[in-house]
Amino acid sequence: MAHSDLDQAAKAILTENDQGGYTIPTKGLYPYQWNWDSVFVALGFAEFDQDRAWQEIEMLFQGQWRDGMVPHILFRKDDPSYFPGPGVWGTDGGPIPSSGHSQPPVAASVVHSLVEADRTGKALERAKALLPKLMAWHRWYLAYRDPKNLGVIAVIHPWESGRDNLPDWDEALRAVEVKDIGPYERKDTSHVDPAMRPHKEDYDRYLSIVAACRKVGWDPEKVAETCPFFVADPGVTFIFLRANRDLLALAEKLGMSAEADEIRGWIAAMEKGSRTLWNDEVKAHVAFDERRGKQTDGISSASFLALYAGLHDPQTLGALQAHFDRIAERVEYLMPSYDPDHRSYEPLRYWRGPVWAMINYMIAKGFAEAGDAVRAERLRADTARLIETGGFAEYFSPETGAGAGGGSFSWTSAIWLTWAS
Ligand code: 9YW
Repeated sequence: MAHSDLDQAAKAILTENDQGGYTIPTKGLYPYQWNWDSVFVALGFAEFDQDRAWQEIEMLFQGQWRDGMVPHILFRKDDPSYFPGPGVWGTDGGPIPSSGHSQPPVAASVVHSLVEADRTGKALERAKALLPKLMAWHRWYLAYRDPKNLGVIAVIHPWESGRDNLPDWDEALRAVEVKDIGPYERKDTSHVDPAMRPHKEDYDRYLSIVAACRKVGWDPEKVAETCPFFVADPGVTFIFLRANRDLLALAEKLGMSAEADEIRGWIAAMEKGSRTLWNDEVKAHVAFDERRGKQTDGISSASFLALYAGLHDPQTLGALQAHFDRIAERVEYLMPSYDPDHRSYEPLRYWRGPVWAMINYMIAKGFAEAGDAVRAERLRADTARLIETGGFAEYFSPETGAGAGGGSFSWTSAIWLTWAS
């Protein structure tokens, strides 16, 4: 397909997945509003309708909980094609039925991008209205996902990381006792090939974590204390650190000096804290299981997000460039979600190997900002080739380029429009 045809196809997918102000990731498989999907989608809309881009984020924040949390899914209407729906979550923290935990906080960064690219003259006003909500969400992350002030952000569920069946969660997940779940019927495996989805043993534990948090009423303090899963995630940590830098830029632009000072403190603490995720044996940042005090030993695509987080020191940059080149020798398309030299790598199983367009977008931004335009461009070109051959798929095989998972996917379309094309 010619580039202009792909542009049209990408816009058509966003328009078709639009539910009237918010966008679902794809029909069938994911029929609700997902947090970070929506935020990336805003970047796509911004290419042809900036007002609609803002609306996407504003509608996401309509679901913000009283404690500041912005949920990972907003169940604006009941749809039996998805499991687990609102009844399983049993939450009542916000104005819209929702899941009980969050997702990677990319919103402040995208709001900043929308302000920078504004053609409407209304961006600063809209950013100003969102700023207190973003502050409340970021304070929530620090209070309840870093209660010990380590300077790193933990996830209480693999779903909160946005990278569900990542090998980094395997050991911590295996330690979760399967209980309080009863019989259930998955829906994901009837929409897409089960060989590409998480295993039943994983799902039992995903639901057991939900049951444990439901038991404490999703009270964030109790969740942080008692949740059987609590793992510091380099993905959420680096996305959050980056989001804080962008939030600071917004606060400065809006003349909000008290907020700016507060954010500077967060950034300093996280720059320091991020070092606890550095694994000197594998020479990259990895996950850290806070319950068992144990680091993981694999490099994931999130390890490369250190640059996106602004950690450009020579040790980090050099190590990531070396890993990049090694992995480029092993697979045809970058960046696999897990190291192809690791025993847990699986090229088509979701977050255990496949390439995801929006992760490539963030990694490339980091390389470009660290002064490495060549590797940044390699990621863009690979993402474009993947979409040209595999379509607007949910994710892609790093080996064959085949599109996999759900089709007509919103964030893949958005990333095409904003960056890869
Ligand atoms: C789930 C919607 C979501 C993404 C996640 C991805 C998957 C499934 O799909 O999660 O049930 O939450 O892992 O990152 O937001 O596209």
